[in-house]
Amino acid sequence: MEWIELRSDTLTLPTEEMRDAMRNAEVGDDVWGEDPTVIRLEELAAKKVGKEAALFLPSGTMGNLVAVMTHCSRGDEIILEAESHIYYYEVGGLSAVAGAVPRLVLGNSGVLDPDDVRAAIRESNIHYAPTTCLAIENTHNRGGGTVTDLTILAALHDVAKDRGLSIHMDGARIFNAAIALGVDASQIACHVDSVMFCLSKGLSAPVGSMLAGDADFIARARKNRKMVGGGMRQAGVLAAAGIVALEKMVDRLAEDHANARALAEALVDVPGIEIDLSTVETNMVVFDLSRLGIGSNEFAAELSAEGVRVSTRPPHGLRAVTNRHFTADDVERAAQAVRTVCCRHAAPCSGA
Ligand code: TLP
Repeated sequence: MEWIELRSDTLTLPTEEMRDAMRNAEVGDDVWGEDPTVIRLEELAAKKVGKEAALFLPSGTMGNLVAVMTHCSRGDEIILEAESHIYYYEVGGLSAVAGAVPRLVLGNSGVLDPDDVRAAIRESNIHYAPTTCLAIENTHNRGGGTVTDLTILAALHDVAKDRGLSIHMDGARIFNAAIALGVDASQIACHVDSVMFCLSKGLSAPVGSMLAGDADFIARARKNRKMVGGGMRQAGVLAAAGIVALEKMVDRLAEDHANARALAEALVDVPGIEIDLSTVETNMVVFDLSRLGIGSNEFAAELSAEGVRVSTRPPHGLRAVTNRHFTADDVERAAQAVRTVCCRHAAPCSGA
């Protein structure tokens, strides 16, 4: 059976051009600062988001961890959205490794309200962990790929700077946010001190993420990356694919957004599932099965038997992430598979 793969955009495979670039990459020892391809990728990445410097890391998780380690001293409090990836999906590294104390603020589908952030920043007091950092996620994964727009970003920036906080952005999918807003990624990143973004999601590189910021921050982050074992040697083989990702794969993300929208619209009236169309801003469709009386894992297994793979958000959520292997021609097949499974569990039902 030919699978329709919607579990994540992390499942995208490298392009032929990436494989050629990897094969032919000029390399050296990057811990010695001698890999020309890594240097080229780091310069390109910094330019793409309008920062002085950038650092190549094996994963987004390490990029966020190194950012927290570099912004915060042990025992500092960091404000995060309550469902943020750093808090929810990164194995507690922000506390276990970086020693930071998370202060959670619930956003609106992942988008933080600047007034709520202001209220969460602690006054200086003998009893309190000092609040020193704000983390923003754009696009927001658990929010459903939602975008924090430039007005809110500017307000979050002002709130944080007013109180002397540094700001980090988990911009794993910053280019999806940029396309949705119709702006350059640098217009998003200018509101934060550091930004992490991934090459290995919709951009299809096999491995790798970037952390960008000012030159002093990146120099300190480089040392922290080494501490957590992220100093790679002839990493130019990987960086070569990253360069192709940044040069060739950004603009096509718009197709993933159009396909996510089409999929959401095809599913919105299916009996038993709920989709908030207003959250479908980029390449994700999150839907809820509460009314169907079936759990996420069971539904995903049945859907997989129909040839469509999605990721689960137990107990009742599912997530479909469009990516370059999912074309406009696949939308109806995927929607029909979801209808088939729904109709097995919802009565009365038509259209299966
Ligand atoms: N997200 C993955 C899973 O971890 C959930 C996915 O399939 O979406 N920030 C954000 C916003 C992310 O979505 C992810 C990966 C990361 C950071 C971590 O990146 P990696 O997987 O490279 O460590």
